[in-house]
Amino acid sequence: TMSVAEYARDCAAQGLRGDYSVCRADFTVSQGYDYSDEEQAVWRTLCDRQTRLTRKLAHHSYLDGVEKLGLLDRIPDFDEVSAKLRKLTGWEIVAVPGLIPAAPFFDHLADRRFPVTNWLRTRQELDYIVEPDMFHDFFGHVPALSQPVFADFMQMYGEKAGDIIALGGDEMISRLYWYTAEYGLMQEAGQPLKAFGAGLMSSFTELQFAVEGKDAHHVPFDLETVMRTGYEIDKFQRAYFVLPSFDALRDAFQTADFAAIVARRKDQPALDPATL
Ligand code: HBI
Ligand code: FE
Repeated sequence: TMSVAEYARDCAAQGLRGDYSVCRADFTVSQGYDYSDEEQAVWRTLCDRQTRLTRKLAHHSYLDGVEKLGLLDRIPDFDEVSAKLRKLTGWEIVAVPGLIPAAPFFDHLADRRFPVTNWLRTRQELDYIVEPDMFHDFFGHVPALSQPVFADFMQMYGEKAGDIIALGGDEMISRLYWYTAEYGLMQEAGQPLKAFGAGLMSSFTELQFAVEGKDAHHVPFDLETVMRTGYEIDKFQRAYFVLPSFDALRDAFQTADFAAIVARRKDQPALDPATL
């Protein structure tokens, strides 16, 4: 796997925004809490307008997490949030300069650490940014980590991802993450369908489309189907998988025979999400 120095050169060559030259061996950096007034204002704008949507469209377990972590009035101090999260589920968050390679990313998850980018998009990028920034990583992913069952799923995912990749299942394991942790929907007793994935939670336009759009395609969650379904990162999803509960996700993951699934499916073409 790649060293930090090699990765830092690649990222600089690709024009990624983070400063990888100061990474530790596990790709973490210190958060360096020295945000400008403009960055604090962008954070509040992002949180205010997105919270108007999440109050209506997010699963209650996400909103519970927001409530418990109390994270919306200023850019979060990662150490303070980690202290709260540790008490709730034993997770903590660590600062990274942006995307990191898959292997150290999974190692962090396996150790109940979630990597959060330490920089924020600008006011010109409120609606869309290609690279994950602090708003996506934090507002999107962190609240659900306060839920014990989801927290356990993410740890297991980190533990098993390496084995699945070793079997040749790297695309299949990425699809599972994409359609659950990023774009998953979930049922809630006595309520209309809700969102829980972080890609939805941090998107001003796709959150509403995914949950309420008349053209949004909702498909019941099935682990093997998810692992076979292709995705595109720069368009609205053409299918959203609906989970009955976090328990269903964890149980499916825990009982799956990944060696058999990968052997059966890895050489087949990806399913087209539009035709599920
Ligand atoms: N790095 N910072 C960061 N955030 C991610 O979500 C991320 C990553 N590196 C690898 C990675 N995701 C993918 O391998 C996912 O499929 C898990
Ligand atoms: Fe993400």
